[in-house]
Amino acid sequence: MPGLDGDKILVTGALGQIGTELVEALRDKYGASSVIASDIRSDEHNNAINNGPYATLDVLDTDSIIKICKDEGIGTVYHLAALLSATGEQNPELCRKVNVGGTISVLEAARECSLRIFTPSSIAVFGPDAPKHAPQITDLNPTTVYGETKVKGELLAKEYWDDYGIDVRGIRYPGLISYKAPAGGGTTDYAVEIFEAALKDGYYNCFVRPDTRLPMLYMDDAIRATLMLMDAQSGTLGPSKAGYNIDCYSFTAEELAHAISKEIDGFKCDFSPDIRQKYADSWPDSIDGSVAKEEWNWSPNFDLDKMVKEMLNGLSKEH
Ligand code: NAD
Ligand code: AKB
Repeated sequence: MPGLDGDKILVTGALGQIGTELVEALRDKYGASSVIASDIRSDEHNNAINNGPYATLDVLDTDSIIKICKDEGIGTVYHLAALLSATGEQNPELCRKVNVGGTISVLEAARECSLRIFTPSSIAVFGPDAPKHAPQITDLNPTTVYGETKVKGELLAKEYWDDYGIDVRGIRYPGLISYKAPAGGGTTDYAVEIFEAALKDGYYNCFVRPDTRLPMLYMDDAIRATLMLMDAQSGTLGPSKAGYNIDCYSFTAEELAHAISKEIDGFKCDFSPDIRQKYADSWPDSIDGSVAKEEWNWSPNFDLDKMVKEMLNGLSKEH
């Protein structure tokens, strides 16, 4: 297990919304020098670069991934590099290339270097024909290219586990809400942008309808879920290990705006849906996380009101 037998950890896509906080949590847990952050780009303000080892790495370059894993004694990779839904639908070819191609590169490196892998899935695996309270197991017919790449990621993970014994785990993250790094081009970004706009301008023009209900999670909970899943004994995990639904909270855009207006006097939100409404409409309202609860005891710490308070406090301190 990483951190127990001395193997180091590599994080791909480490400068993104999740990576920025996951690298911090992993370095707190295992020591800064044990966690190598990597991304295709640079960002001099990101602590993933400033507080520990950092490498520039394109996940499509399998040889470079293998080299860094061998040179640095990597035992576990948290593979976060990807294009999110809004950016992905604008550039489907690149989305397939990075999301599927990048995952294959990391899985091939896992075969070569005996790595454990965490690779996230998404609620985007569900399509409009799935039940609106999405169960763990149902037909997955996503209508976004991004969702297709996430289904493919889950299938690849299963294949590498079954055929090569590679320990690959994943969570179907809902929309994640945080303030330490900007959201990375997804459909659920409105639930992040609204906080900054509320504090700065007292106003937000939301790009989905007020009645748009989606599953969401505060980043603290998402990071805790990730670490819990990776700490779980492999024998306790069943066939859903490549993409667990996890219990989270579910609210409409209007309910979110209302919760913020309870904290910020005079906050006003308008709604002007754009193309992202179509992606949001194809996803479930909520998800059933009972398998994750049974197998590795997951439950969230935050609810909507607690998350809103944390976001506003955190953002106010950052500024
Ligand atoms: P993000 O867009 O914020 O970060 C992704 C990072 O990947 C970026 O820093 C980008 O520079 C990097 N990247 C892109 N192409 C690369 C390449 N070829 N090589 C190396 N790095 C590359 O994304 P995120 O929100 O941190 O998401 C991370 C993972 O979690 C993705 O797989 C995403 O699908 C999944 N996920 C995220 C959310 C969410 O709400 N944030 C929800 C569900 C699933
Ligand atoms: C997106 O909106 O693309 C992501 C996701 C739910 O996968 N936040």
